[in-house]
Amino acid sequence: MKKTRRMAYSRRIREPGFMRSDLPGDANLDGSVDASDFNVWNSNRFRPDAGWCSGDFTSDGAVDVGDFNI
Ligand SMILES: [Ca+2]
Repeated sequence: MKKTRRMAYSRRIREPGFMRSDLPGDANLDGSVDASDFNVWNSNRFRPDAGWCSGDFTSDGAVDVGDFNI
């Protein structure tokens, strides 16, 4: 199962302009959700102009508690 997710990740990041993971919370796009992803979210929390790789997992343009709860 994990290998399948990583394969999906690898396929998606090759598509131009598409920088997000199939795995909710995977900010650094490494195929797992761990302390590194929390650190990304924590470093960018309350940032208003964010994207997936900054911790905006809900795609509302801000890094907030909604993203933390993912
Ligand atoms: Ca990750």
